[in-house]
Amino acid sequence: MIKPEAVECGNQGAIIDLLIMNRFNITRMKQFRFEEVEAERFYAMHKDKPFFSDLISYITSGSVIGLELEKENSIRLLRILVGATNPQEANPGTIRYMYGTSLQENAVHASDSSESAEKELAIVFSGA
Ligand code: 3AN
Repeated sequence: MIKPEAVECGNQGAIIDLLIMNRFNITRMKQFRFEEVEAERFYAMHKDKPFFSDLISYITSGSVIGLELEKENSIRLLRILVGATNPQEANPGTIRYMYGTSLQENAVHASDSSESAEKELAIVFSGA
């Protein structure tokens, strides 16, 4: 998922190009704005974290782009391409190194397992 500040800054085209050049096949794509209740479901695993309410305000602050990607070992390979959660710790060449600005505004989200991908895709492509 491409996060609000990356969409706002016009970085979505460059990020999508990187996905294509790294041979991720885009099978679904949708630009939308999260309702608060959907965002809370999407980030339910973080509900007890101190940054949860900031995270919800941020992710509902503008449009995001949800992408369903297909590739062998896609979860692992996408997380390598995305880079560390904190852009300051991300490796050169990663999306967060190039387009992330802070721990919160880190340009993209990538599912951490096929179970979470399934759950997250159901929320993103639920017809909202
Ligand atoms: P990742 O997106 O790398 O899987 P998660 O799932 O640990 O990272 O965190 C989800 C999102 O919550 C992050 N992308 C980031 O925007 C935000 N986040 C994580 N840790 C912090 C923190 N310590 N302070 C503020 N925001 C955070």
